[in-house]
Amino acid sequence: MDAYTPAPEDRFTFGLWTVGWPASDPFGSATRPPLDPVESVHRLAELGAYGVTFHDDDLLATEPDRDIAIRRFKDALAATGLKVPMATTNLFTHPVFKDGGLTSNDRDIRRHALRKVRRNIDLAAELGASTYVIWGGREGAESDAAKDVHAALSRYKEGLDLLAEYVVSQGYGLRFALEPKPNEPRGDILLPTIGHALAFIGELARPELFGVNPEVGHEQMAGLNFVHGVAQALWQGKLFHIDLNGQHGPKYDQDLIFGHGDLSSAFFLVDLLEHGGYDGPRHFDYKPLRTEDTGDVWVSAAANMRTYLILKEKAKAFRADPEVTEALAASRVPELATPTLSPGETLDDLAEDEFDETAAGHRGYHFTRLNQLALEHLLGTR
Ligand code: GLT
Ligand code: MN
Ligand code: MN
Repeated sequence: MDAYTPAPEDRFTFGLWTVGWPASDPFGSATRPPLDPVESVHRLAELGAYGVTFHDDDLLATEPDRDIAIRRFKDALAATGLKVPMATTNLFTHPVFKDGGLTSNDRDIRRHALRKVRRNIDLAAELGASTYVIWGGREGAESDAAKDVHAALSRYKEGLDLLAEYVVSQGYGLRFALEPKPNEPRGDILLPTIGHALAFIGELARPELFGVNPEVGHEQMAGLNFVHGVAQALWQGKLFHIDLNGQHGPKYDQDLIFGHGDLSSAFFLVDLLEHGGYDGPRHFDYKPLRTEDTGDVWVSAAANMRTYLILKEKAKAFRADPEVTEALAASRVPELATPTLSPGETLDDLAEDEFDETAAGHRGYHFTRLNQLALEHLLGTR
């Protein structure tokens, strides 16, 4: 036990599919035996997690009978006190979803997908979840001829509007979080970035019930700044949930342990989550490396939480450092919070002669010093 030992108050959660991933990939078969979800629940509770999340199909990893699987899962939750703050539906593994679920060209498959989601929404509500994630991994295409994107977005909206209506009619306290991803498994996935998802939400019948569940690696795969994307979601009141993991720039979706990819971005992300008004669970959506054995799986689960807590402490120290406060002021960072016009002023009040353009153009912002201070906090030299 040390300062970085997680406790349920830290609200760390894990997908059953993360620790339970048997590590099969497109080039090789599983390197680990299937994990019983009941064991995952117990292990995660022992490690200090707050909760678990799941796809309908995750519960069936080692027990094919749905009713028995659900009962065993509920018993494990009761025995450990672990919560289920979020649930989701698997609309990507079964061959029937190879062209998507809610946006498949095949109308019968879209109807089947809606049925599958509705059934798991009932279970999610029963287990007390407050967020329902929708990751449309198969909602996309490999060729532009194959998908009428205008129609696909209309069908996506139709499906989500129906599901939102269902949640309201049942009196479930659930909200939906759309998870963007640019590609993989499809060549191109609909709603590829946080920005696309936020814009799409504005077109839904009940936009207030929809937010985003951004994942670190998914934005970084597209070369985007994850911290900026999350900041915009927060600014729009739409950060309903978050998937934490690691990624090394634009390549396949690595799903590394949190902090094991772009560490500097992870530092600023924790700083934002801790000081930017996010109060949801800190959810890890990672894959234990394929090289690892079952024992290593639990080492990796613990590493996610420990890394987060270390970065949380570093971010706090960064914010409390008087030299950082001084450097932020010298860089004029706090000045950006001041409205550009004073109360009562209009554009007509912007007199040309009171501003020295040349002098302002020569003035430095001293961002280098500020960033070095952040780096030194991260590296532990301050
Ligand atoms: C899948 C995907 C994740 C999503 C999950 C939710 S499943 O593993 O890679 O990013 O969050 O459906
Ligand atoms: Mn991912
Ligand atoms: Mn995810």
